[in-house]
Amino acid sequence: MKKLLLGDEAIALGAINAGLSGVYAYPGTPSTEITEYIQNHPLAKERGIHSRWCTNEKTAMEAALGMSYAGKRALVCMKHVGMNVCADAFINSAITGVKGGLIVLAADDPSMHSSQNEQDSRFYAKFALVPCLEPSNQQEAYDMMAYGFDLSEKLGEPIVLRVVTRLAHSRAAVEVTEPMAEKHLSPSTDQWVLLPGIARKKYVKLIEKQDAMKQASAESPFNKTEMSPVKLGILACGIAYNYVKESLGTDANLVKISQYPLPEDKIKALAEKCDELLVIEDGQPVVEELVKGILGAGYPVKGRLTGDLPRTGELTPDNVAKALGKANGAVFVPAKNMAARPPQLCQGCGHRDVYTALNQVLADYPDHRVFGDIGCYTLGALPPFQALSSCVDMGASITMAKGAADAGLFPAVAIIGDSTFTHSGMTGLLDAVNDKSNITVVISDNLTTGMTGGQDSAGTNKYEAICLGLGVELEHVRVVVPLPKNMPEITRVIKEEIEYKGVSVIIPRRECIQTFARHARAKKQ
Ligand SMILES: Cc1ncc(C[n+]2csc(CCOP(=O)(O)OP(=O)(O)O)c2C)c(N)n1
Repeated sequence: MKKLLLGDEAIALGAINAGLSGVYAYPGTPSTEITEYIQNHPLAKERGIHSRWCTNEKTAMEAALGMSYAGKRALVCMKHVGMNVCADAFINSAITGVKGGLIVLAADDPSMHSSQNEQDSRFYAKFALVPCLEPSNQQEAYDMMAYGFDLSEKLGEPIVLRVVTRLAHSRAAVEVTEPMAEKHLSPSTDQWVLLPGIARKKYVKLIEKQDAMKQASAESPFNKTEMSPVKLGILACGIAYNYVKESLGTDANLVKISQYPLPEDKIKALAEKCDELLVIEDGQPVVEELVKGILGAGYPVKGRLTGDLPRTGELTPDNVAKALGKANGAVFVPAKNMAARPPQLCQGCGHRDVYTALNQVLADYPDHRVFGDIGCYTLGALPPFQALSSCVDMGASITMAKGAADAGLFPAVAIIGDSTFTHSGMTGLLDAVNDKSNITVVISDNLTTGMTGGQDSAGTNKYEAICLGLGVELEHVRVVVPLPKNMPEITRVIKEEIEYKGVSVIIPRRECIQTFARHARAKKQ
């Protein structure tokens, strides 16, 4: 049976039909739809497949590892920067090894459509010394789930599955297979205890598995060679394969790469028949650098590092065609005189009232800085508010405000969303409490994870208790309702807490107007 599926949906359905027992994830574009699809799928509901959102990517990775330890198949999903958050658990899972199949799905975002950087998750697979799968289309994304779980169980290692935004968020017809049964509970009898004496032995085992991983890549159905008489050889990685085929049709002389470690023999064989190689890969020049090592300094290898493809940003049919020496066909040029429309907070959003109040109070403190965080409220950096001085990574608002306060800056204000606070703000707040730092923290609570489409927020109804538990004093945990009519009260509370020489937390709380409207519609039906 064929189904029209987003790349993300193909991954989700591929996982369910491959006998998945649990998906563990924290939302992040372009990966969010995978978990949402599993949450809503009838078979996943019937089987009771775990699909509730996790507090962050690290808790997700660890829970999935626990499910794998128990012998069942688990999937972890995140956007690329989530790999930084779960890196400790992920890298170490390669040392412990896995029992039930474990796939770590990293959705990369070249061109930073909705991200703070464009790091390439293939580096993480290489860093952890585990295989990486990189589908070139939605069908492969689907097929790679059953294949990946099998490979993971065979090698006893986690497998990284790397997709990019264009694949995650575009649709194609996918041939769907019958669902397999879940694995039975069969906990590992091995000790996954990374004490140095045990870890050293396990690390040697991981190194010993590298040949089997290379062999798997050499035999992979997803890596293949296509030959033609031309002298330019192409290495087409993941989605790049489509752009190459669009430009060259059957005239390509290439190795399609969709499984790592690199299929070295295929690459060497291609290089022998050609005068030079062009590496076409979305993201960073991972393969380009590796291939230079494989072929030696004398062999000409072109790609992003040589300027044949742009050094930054995603691949497009146009920039690939150009690198292949083909005339640029239909090039998309935005219409002239189009007004720029930067993103804005929704009209009626509570974050607006928070910034209106903050700006009003902080006007009296010329040396103030507001350290921001990631979420809808980051838009407070743009006009009309222009309230933020920083936004670096999830949770950094509180800790940066603390560091600046330690340096003597006053007032040092942090603004963080409810989901971001539980994701990685809580630990920083504890540091601030322990150091009695002079900071004012605003947890702008809209009762949801708004930025990524309104997923449940892990700490809803628990924020005051968390702050008190972390040691913030009762009289300095203040709750307000961000509405224009409450402006005198909100500004008074902000002023009082800025003047308090210690840690204070203000929680403006009002439901996101998008989820509010959605809930109201659902009630009517
Ligand atoms: C490490 C990491 N994981 C996930 C994301 C995607 N992301 C950006 S902001 C955000 C949460 C926003 O929710 P919240 O803090 O409640 O603020 P809101 O958008 O609701 O205002 C998420 C999941 C990210 N940027 N970085």
